[in-house]
Amino acid sequence: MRLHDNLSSGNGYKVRLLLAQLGLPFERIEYDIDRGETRTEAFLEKINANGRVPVLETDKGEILPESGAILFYLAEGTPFLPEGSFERARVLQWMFFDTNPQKSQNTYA
Ligand SMILES: N[C@@H](CCC(=O)N[C@@H](CS)C(=O)NCC(=O)O)C(=O)O
Repeated sequence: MRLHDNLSSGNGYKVRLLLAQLGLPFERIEYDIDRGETRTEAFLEKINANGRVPVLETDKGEILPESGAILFYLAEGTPFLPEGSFERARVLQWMFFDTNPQKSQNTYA
C-alpha cells in the first residue's frame, strides 16, 4: 500500500494516524505542494485529477483520493467503523464535521 502525501497536510495526517493505529505498513510518497508537484500532468493523469493529496494506492493498484474516503476504506472491519447503520452514520457525522471550516465554534456544545 502506498500513500501519496505531504507531511504538512492535516488531511494526510488523519490517514497516517489511522494507518499507524491499525499497524498497517505503507510506503509514503512525498509531494512538495508548494512547488506544484500535485499539479503535474503525470499526477493529474495517474494519481488524482483533482491535484491533491492524500491519495491511497492499494496493492492492487486501485487509486483512492479524499481523506474521508480513505479513512472509511481503511476502517472497514475494524473497531474504528462499527457495524450498526446509525453508528456508521455517526462516524460519517464527525468526518463531515471535520471538513467544516467553522468547526472551532463548537457547534455541538
Ligand atoms: N478534500 C480533500 C482535500 C485535500 C487537500 O486539500 N489537500 C491539500 C493538502 S492538505 C493539497 O493537496 N493541496 C495541493 C494543491 O491544492 O495543489 C481531502 O480531504 O483529502
